[in-house]
Amino acid sequence: AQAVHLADYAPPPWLVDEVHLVFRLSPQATRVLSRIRFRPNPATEDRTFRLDGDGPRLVRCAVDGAEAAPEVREAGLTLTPPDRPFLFEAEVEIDPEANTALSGLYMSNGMFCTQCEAQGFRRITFYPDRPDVMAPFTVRIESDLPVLLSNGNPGAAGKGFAEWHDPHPKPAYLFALVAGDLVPQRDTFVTSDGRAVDLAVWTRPGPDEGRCAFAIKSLKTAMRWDEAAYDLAYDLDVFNIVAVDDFNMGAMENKGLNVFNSSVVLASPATATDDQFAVIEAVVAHEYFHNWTGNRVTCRDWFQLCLKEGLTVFRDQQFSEDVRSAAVERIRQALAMRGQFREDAGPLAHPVRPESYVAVDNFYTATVYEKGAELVRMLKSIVGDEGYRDALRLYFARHDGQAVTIEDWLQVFRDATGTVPEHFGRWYSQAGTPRVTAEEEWEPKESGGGTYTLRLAQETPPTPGQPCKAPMPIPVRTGLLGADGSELVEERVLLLEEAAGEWTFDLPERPVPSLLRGFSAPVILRREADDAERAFLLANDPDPFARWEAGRRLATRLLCRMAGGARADDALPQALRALATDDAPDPAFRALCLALPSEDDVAQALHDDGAAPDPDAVHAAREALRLAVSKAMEDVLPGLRGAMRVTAPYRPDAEQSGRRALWGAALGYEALLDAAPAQAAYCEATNLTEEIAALSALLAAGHGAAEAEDFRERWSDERLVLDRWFSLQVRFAAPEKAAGTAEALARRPEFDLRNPNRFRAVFGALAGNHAGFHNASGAGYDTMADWLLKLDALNPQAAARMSTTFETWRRFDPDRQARAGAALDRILAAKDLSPDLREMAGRIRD
Ligand code: HT7
Ligand code: ZN
Repeated sequence: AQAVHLADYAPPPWLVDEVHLVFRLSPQATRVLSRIRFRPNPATEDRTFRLDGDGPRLVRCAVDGAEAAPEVREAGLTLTPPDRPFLFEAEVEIDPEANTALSGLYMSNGMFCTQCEAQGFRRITFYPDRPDVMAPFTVRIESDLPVLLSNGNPGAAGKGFAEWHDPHPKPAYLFALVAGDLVPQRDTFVTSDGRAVDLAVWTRPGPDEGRCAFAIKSLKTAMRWDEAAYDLAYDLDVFNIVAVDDFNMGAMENKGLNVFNSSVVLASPATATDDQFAVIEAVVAHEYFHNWTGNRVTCRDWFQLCLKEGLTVFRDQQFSEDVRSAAVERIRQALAMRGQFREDAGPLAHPVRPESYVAVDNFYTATVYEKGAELVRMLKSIVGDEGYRDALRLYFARHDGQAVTIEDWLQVFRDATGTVPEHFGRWYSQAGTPRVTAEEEWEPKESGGGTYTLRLAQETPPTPGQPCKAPMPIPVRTGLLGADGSELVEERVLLLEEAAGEWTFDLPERPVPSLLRGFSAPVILRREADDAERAFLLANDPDPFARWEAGRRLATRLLCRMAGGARADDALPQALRALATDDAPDPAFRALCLALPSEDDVAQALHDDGAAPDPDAVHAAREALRLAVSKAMEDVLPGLRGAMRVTAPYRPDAEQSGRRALWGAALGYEALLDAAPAQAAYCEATNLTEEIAALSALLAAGHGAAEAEDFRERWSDERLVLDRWFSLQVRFAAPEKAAGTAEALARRPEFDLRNPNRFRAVFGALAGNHAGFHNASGAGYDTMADWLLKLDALNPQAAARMSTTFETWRRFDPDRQARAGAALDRILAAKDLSPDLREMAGRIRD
């Protein structure tokens, strides 16, 4: 497979005015009849006529009603077109049942379902499958199945058929079709301008029917929020969501017909945890927000993916901050960004707007999504709230119905505000996480107080293909604290525009700086600070993110020392004890502070310090610190647990879930000293959050075998809950047993290689068991490679995505590197390897 380059972009020679599709559905031989009105693109002289096609068998084809004989090759169809607008007609046959890649038209539990982003439409029929070709679609579905859905508004329907018309021009990647035995949960939303929209979430008949209420409620909240926050209203008569069990990602924003992985739409207190409810709320909102940021204004080409994904993630973050706790949400977002830092630090580092790809599906990454969102946040912080509002208003006014670029996006900010630094664009083109070093100087004055100088300097390490980086504008939100914790000056955003900058302040006393408040830029801050200062900030910083971050650094530094043989000291356990028993902060915030950095975080910190982390030593250090924290809090844990126990009827809101999170954290620490409370909690649990918290507490403390077996038996008919059982088995397996446990689970009859959720439950958990995956025996690497190869034969996209589990392999000692390298070589040498997995394994191995 050939790489595609941003620099080679050329406009489409032919534009599409209208698409008419007929689907005659049949599991093994679906016929797709297309009528497409093409016209020459006045913006280009090129008149080459080539349609993408990946698999459809051409039955017949006509141009302006006359039979045509195009040339059909593996990647598409070409013919000599007339030099004027014309009607292209084709009939093709496809086999949805054989489609295990879950891209194009496929079957899941007897239901027909499509996934067209990024390039799935070409697996359905021949078409210019690129996002800058937009057209209105009319679709007729012929089938005996009771429910036949597509994009847009419903048209005529009768026995064995249904028609749909989507008046909004859209690229083919937003096309969708679903057909099956489905039942709706319905509701209505009235837009701010008084139009009634019929809402429905469709599931298979049975228990899933009763698990849609939260998704519908979230959808209505999101629709109202988008009207209030962005003045954006919905634009069709219906909005449908369908829950599908077999799906490669979370969900898909197809116009008027969102398709969701069941795991991010179906929920009841008994079958979903608080965290899952929060994810459902965010994903429903995210997909809905795409209706404007992605669908009405789309991307010119796939290099501009961050244009829709970064902006839409930012919008869903704003939504979650508004409907939940802003501080807690920001910490969660920062945690997600640590995953992006890992990507930026390894062989898969790439710019937010990449410059080339082989398989575009490999670029749905944390960099495009999470860092892309951080760039929007920084722009907002640079131009201010009003500037941002004006810029977004101009963006929609200027580009509605268009397919645009990052240049267009930045131009809107310049035109609306005039204040965006010219070199902000580097954030989109340069990979890597900038390191910002802070140095201070304090010059006392005889009259009292003194002058405080803060010097910031930035440097971005080399990444694959980009050895040198230029400075980028970095907003550093800064507070200066007095010894009593008060703010000595009003908080400011210091904009570090060049390689270095300096700021001075006249102050009554030498301050403790609180830098990068609210995680104001996606950078790694480097500053010499001792544990006492970190403990001070953990106890006193008024900014919740900076406070949490201080605790995090305190814990990470301690764990690094412990991995090198030091003993746990008492500073962190005592600081956590003080925080746990301080009733002032939100319980959710306290729960986040009580969670120690992961083993992967510690390994990354050691690597940043120039050391090769020893996964066993890191594991032992973290276990020892957990025990030390438990002992330091032994006398307060039962009281904390009791105080946080929720007895009111279950609600998945921020308040109750925060309390349950702190309850679970206390239970987890307590279980290390005494298993009885967690055993009792497991038996008494009234919802899945409590049940999983208790079971996890037991398994993490080396108990819980009987409870785990009980859990499996009770939930054997619930696919999504059983995924949790698969995952817990591997996550909490002893390091030397993790690979064997994953292997044994993958051989059980309930394991289904065609279901990406189940694969992720087992092998995502294997990667998450840090000391297990990186076990010195190499069994973790070998098992992962074996199963990636098995998966690749069915579902290349999913296999390529899971191969990122290898991305940190260069961090470790030569023996481990040799074993991981051999596993990667084995993947690369496999016969019939997909281009998707070849690209990923190759980039990781290089
Ligand atoms: N825009 C959607 C991305 C997506 C996707 C991409 C590749 C392969 C399968 C996929 N399913 C969904 C989801 C989103 O970001 O909103
Ligand atoms: Zn998205």
